[in-house]
Amino acid sequence: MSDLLDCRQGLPALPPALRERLGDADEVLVLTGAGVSAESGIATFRAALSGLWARFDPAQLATAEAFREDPARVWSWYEWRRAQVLRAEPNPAHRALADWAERPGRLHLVTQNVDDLHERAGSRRVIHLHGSLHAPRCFDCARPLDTPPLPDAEEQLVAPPRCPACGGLARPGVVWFGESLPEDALATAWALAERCDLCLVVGTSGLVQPAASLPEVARQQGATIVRIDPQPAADFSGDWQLLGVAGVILPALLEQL
Ligand code: BV8
Ligand code: ZN
Repeated sequence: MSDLLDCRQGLPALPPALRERLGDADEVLVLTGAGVSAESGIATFRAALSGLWARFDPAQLATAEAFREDPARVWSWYEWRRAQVLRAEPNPAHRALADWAERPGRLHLVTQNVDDLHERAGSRRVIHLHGSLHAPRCFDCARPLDTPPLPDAEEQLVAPPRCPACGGLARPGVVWFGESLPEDALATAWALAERCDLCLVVGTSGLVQPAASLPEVARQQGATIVRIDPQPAADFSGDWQLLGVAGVILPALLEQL
């Protein structure tokens, strides 16, 4: 049974056992989700879509089928998200993780996010399990393509550009549902889960596989599992749940270490 620490009024003094585990850890795996970018104004994945995409479920739009059916709607959704990310700034959670990585011990950052806010906060070697908004490629021949200029209107249906090599449509460089994850990224993340002694799970609802299985892989080989999220997870099988926002908890955690 995991311990819940209410951090909605800020991080209290850490229980000695937790402080010790955090302090002694020398191989730390951090898994982040949309929640770590929420304080940068990026809507989480579960947040209902608005405007041109209001009547769509994100998990439906994020598929090759949806793209084949209506390439402009899906392409425009990703260009709209890319515009949001380009306008956004890393928040204290992103920066705390970048600072933590500079400390003694090894910290590995694995993210489900397709934004580049971890990198813009100074994190290096970020493992993106679900791709990136900034790496379009050809839907047919997979050739990497340049990112086009953003549509001038906020919400505008634009057709994806064409591939200069085969004339195919450009698609966003993200992993869609039903598509396999990048092999090397997944293999590296799995190996890290199998050898870390501390796994921090930050801002993810843990619903999407195989990413959601990483903390369990870590737990089964004896790692301490700490979850940071304002919403408690009923089925959490780890050690501690720090209830609150990552932008407050992570910098405060670093202070106490
Ligand atoms: C695959 C890129 C092999 C695109 C994404 C086993 C069982 C069941 C289903 C499956 C299974 N294996 C595979 C599946 C199918 C599927 C899946 O898991 N479906 C789910 C929905 C049941 N998985 C796949 O299809 C994967 N591929 O398995 O390939 C294969 C191939 C062929 C056939 C079969 C298998 C591919 C999955 C990747 C999909 N792409 N993203 C895009 O972004 O558009 S997933 C996308 O959704 C994100 O990357 C992320 O992974 C997920 C969203 O989850 P979160 O990031 O957790 O965000 P969410 O909004 O849910 O939660 C936010 C959390 O933050 C909340 O808890 C909230 O409380 C918290 N929060 C809010 N504010 C803050 C905060 N926390 C801290 N601070 C705050 N301030
Ligand atoms: Zn092509």
